[in-house]
Amino acid sequence: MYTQSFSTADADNKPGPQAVVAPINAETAALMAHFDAVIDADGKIEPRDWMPEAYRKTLVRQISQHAHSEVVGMLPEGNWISRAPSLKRKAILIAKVQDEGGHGLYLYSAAETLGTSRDQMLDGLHTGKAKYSSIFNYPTLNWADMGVIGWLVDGAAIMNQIPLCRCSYGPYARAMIRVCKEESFHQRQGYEALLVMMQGTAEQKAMVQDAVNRYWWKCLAMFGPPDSDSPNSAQGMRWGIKRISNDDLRQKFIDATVPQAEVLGVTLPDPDLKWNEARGHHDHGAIDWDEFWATVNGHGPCNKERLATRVKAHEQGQWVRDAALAHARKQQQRQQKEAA
Ligand code: FAQ
Repeated sequence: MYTQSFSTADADNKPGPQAVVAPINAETAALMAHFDAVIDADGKIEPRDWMPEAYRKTLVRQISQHAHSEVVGMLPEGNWISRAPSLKRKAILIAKVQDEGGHGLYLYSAAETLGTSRDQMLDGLHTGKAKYSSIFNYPTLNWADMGVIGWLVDGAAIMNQIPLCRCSYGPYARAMIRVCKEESFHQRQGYEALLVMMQGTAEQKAMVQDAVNRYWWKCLAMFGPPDSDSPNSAQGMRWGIKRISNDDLRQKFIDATVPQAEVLGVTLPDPDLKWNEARGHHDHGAIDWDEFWATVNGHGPCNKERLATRVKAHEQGQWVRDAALAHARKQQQRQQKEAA
């Protein structure tokens, strides 16, 4: 349903903010000029390359937030593994949740290439200092929520992530290629689960509509604040980290989703949602940004529960990390002995 073809040409050929504040000496100026030239030529920056500190910091922020989102995103769906309605749905859901864990691992690894450590990133998450996607702070109340998370949450995630496959930082871009392929399967399985429910009883259809009603607006907010209120966008676009703006991605998601909702037979809960012939896009109603910011800042319906569950899982996994380290040490000692 979503493919690389969603990644359109970059919005900007306009001059943006310059890549660094003030080069301090000739050597730094030369390094900076080289960095700018690579960015301007749409090349890739690799871990061994010099990069401005602000570029490094921006990437660590975004990639670690992304990794945290994948890992916290396992929790609402994990709650439904034991309640899946059939063996087939259970197997699919287990595979999906496992994939999200894998995405977190690729992304933590990509962030580590920038000089931050896994422990530092996890500490930020577990102490509530780091952000993760707002969407995972809402409850999953019925089985249709699993389908809607696949269809809409993964759908929004793919829309946002396909352009990241062309991000200027090599390890992030390469990780995103595999992530997007897996997210595409996630989106399809969610849509298929909903198609089946929509052919079922009136109660099943009502469950799907209820889940769509609760998740639609939250999914639109996943793309981040409006461009006019997005402090990181201009610099992110200049550096080729972000390729398409928050509002443009949100619009693409809405335009792609409306016909899918029609096929499914559900109503998207926005009375102002209608095709605008002149714009060639759908107009939509106002998003509740106060509610979004409250959720981002820790006051959503499930923030405390999600964080507590994540911290508990981390603590309960300590013995696994200890065992893996002990095994690695043993192997290293054995290899040293054999080499001696
Ligand atoms: N939630 O200036 P901008 C998934 C924050 S993965 C929470 O526009 P930026 C897979 C933002 O961090 C979903 N916070 O920022 C899955 C910034 O705060 P800061 C995650 C948000 O970075 C599916 C501030 O607002 N995907 O779903 C949100 O240029 C199903 C100002 O915003 C990614 O992370 C939000 N929704 O653009 C798993 C993709 N939006 O750091 C399980 C990579 C904004 O200055 C089940 N990330 N904020 O304190 C991105 O593309 C970007 O970081 C954006 C935000 C677009 C999210």
